[in-house]
Formats: sequence, C-alpha cells, structure tokens
Amino acid sequence: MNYLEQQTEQLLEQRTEKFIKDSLFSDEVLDMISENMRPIDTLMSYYKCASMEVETKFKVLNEQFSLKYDCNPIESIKTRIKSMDSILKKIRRKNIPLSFEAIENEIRDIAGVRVICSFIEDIYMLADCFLAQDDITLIEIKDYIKNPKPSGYRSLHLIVEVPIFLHNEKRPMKVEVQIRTLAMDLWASQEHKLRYKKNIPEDEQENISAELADCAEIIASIDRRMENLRTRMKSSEYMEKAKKSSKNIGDLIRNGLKNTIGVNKY
Ligand code: 0O2
Repeated sequence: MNYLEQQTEQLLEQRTEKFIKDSLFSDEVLDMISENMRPIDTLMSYYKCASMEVETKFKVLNEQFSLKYDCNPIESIKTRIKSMDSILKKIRRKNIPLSFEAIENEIRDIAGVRVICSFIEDIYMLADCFLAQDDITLIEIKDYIKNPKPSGYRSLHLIVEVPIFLHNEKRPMKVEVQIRTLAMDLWASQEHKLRYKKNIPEDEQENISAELADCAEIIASIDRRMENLRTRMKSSEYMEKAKKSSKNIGDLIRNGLKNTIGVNKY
C-alpha cells in the first residue's frame, strides 16, 4: 500500500468510526439515558460493576485458600474495560448491528478480568471453585491451555454472566475471565506489544511470529516443570510428615506396651 492509499484508508477509518460513534450515542436508546450520562457511559459503568463483582469473588477465594491451606493460588488480578476503539473494531470485524442489545449479546469481553496464578493446576482449581458459585452462569469455556492458538497463546477463558445489583434492578452482565500462569502472561503481554508494532517487513514478521510460537512452547515446558517440582516437593513433604507421625505412633505404641508390660509385672 503506498502513502496515498494509506492516508485514504486512514481517513475512511476515521469517518467510519465517527459515524459509528455518532450512531451509538444517538436517540436510538434514549430510554437508557440517565439524567447526566450518555447511554454508552451507563453501559460501561455496568460492565465496570460486573468486573468488580468477579474480581471480588477471586479475591475471596484467594483469601480462603490462604486461611485454610496456607497457600495463595493467585499472584495478581487485573481488570479492564475494553476501549471504545477496540469495541468499534470488533463491531466492524464481526459485522455486529449497531444496537446496544446486539453489542451486549455479541461482544462478550467488554468487561475483562485476568487472574494470574503460579501453577497450571491452580488455574483449573480456581475455575472450578468460581463456576460452582450459584450466581455465576457459564456461557462458554475456551481452553487455550489444552488447545493453544496457532500463535502459541495459552490461557483459560471463561465467558460468564454475573448479576449486578442496581438500585432498582438486578442485571446480568457478561464478563470474560482469563486465567493464566505468570509465564503465560509474560508471553501474552510481550506478544501483544509486538503484534501492534508497525512498519515491519512481512518476511520479518513471519520470522518473529515463528520465534514467538517457539518461545510459547519453551514457556509451556517451564510451566510443566515447575508444576512437577511442586508436586515432588508436596509429596516428599507429605512422606516426611507421614514418617515422623508413624515414628511417633511407633514410639507411642512401644511406650504403651512397656507401660502395659510394666503394669502386668506388678
Ligand atoms: P484486548 O486488548 O485484550 O481486548 P469472542 O470474544 O469469543 O467473540 P475473540 O475475540 O476472537 O472472539 O476471542 P478469543 O480469541 O477467544 O480471545 C480474545 C482475547 O484473548 C483477546 O482480546 C486477547 O486478550 C486474548 N488473545 C487471544 N488470542 C491471543 C493471541 O494470540 N495473543 C495474545 N497476546 N492475546 C490473545 P482482544 O479483543 O484481541 O484484545
């Protein structure tokens, strides 16, 4: 694409975005307007509330595991509301009709919660505990850990519906939860940055993508090794405890017998 074509394309994109933005903020959904807010702001604030609900649920789980099992499965939690730009791109890419209903139904990751764990096992354990809660409705699971994307991307995605309680209504909201390890997160955030780099020749882009996919494999193997190490450490700790307690039981029995024998002697 030459310079002029690029400029024309850019201008067209800007005009389309302006058109889409104007349509979204139009009279179309006036009944949703609260006194001082545009409808889109109202909707975005609902998504913010939904992501807060989900974040709290994971924080509570982490706290409970910390108290009960002396471990913290969660390293960190991040929440984000999809940017308007990103929403508009998705509307265009998926040909979504310009109504709030369609946007709410078809864009399921406007509210995003990312949960970062140290170990793969904890990802599935947390997902199970979260999905077992009776106010969470599972819409879809995408297991990109068992089935990584061709790019090498790995993460467990849960698309759920969670109710938010407003002053006069209960409203179900969709949230995308991405649960991944620290290593998967490192890879995804670096790959995301690189993907948006412009002005890289096509053949170099292909080389970089291939190397990134290779890095994803190495990272996945490190995750598996770390998990194996944890399992080994847990089981040797368990064996050690078992040995100590059986020694204690042995001592108890021996002492008990001695005492019994002693009693019998008298
Ligand atoms: P951002 O900036 O995170 O918002 P669907 O949502 O199911 O209708 P979609 O969007 O194809 O369809 O869903 P997908 O591919 O299951 O997952 C979407 C999100 O996962 C992306 O959001 C990224 O956050 C993440 N993701 C998926 N594939 C990749 C990848 O190859 N590399 C990286 N780094 N992240 C990925 P957005 O909307 O792309 O961006």
